[in-house]
Amino acid sequence: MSIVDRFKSRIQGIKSVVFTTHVIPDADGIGSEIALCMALRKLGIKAVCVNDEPLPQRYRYMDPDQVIFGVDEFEAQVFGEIDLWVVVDTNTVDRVCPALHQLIKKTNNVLFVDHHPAPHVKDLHSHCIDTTAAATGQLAGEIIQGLGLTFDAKLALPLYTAIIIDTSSFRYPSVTAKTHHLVGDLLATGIAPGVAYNGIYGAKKIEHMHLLGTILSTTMCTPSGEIAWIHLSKNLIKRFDSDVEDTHAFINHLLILDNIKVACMFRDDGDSIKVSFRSNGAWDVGLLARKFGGGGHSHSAATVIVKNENENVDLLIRQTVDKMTEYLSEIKC
Ligand SMILES: [Mn+2]
Repeated sequence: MSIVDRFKSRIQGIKSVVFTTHVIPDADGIGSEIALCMALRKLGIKAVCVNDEPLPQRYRYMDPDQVIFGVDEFEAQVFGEIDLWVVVDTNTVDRVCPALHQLIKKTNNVLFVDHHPAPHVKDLHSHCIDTTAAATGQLAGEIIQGLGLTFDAKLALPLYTAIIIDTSSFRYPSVTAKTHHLVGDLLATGIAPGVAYNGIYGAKKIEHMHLLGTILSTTMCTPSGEIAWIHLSKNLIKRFDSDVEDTHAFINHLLILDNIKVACMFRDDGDSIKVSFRSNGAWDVGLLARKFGGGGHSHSAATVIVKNENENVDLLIRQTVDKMTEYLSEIKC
């Protein structure tokens, strides 16, 4: 059964759907849930999105109909019976806002729409998971077309944004002709690429620029130049009055280095360090992240390293880079 047919069969006879995505939602999760939610509304299904927090100001351009609610604003009793939960851009309820777990359990009917590897999903055949999709937004767009709906600008802008963010503006090997064909259909609605691009990468405060400059000026790399990394701390983000979620794209700047194979960003969150990996396509950072207990795509992956109190973070980073060099030589052979 195709993914579109699977989606159709899962919404068959369904009257009400609530969408959600992973905690600290990114533009792929947000764009995908908005577009799918509005598509189901067009089909006469009652639909809404509920996230761990209200939609940040900078993403509001994607949601003119205000279909997204923060969990604290959502009144389940007013919405009424929920027939189906659709979880986008992740394939485990563990990554969904804990405050929603009880409601999800009560409905006992979950559909994942995702493009991440899903080793823990037992009934894969009943979900819409396509690990070859460049973004969940691409998958969501294909599903919407498969439902027989035509894109309009309101559907197209969140999907286009989702695809831009997850491909870091079409630079990863996950981008295929299929991605661009879909993007062609999205742009044909008349949306302006600049609106999506500036929505995500523009509209920054001067402090953001100063933080980026500070971080990039401390970029380190291995002698071969194949691994480069930056180190971001929560204190620094606070000092520059910036937002953690808004620092995700910092790592992409490293991918323009000559010889680069893997870019890393170490974000010190206090009791743990989030390590993000990006690859220009030569090496599979999904495999690398799994070696460190994390996961993700071949071009974009992450893990979390638990940090002890008073731990020397610079030393920890050095040790991690050494381990990476070791792992990568194994992966290469
Ligand atoms: Mn995604």
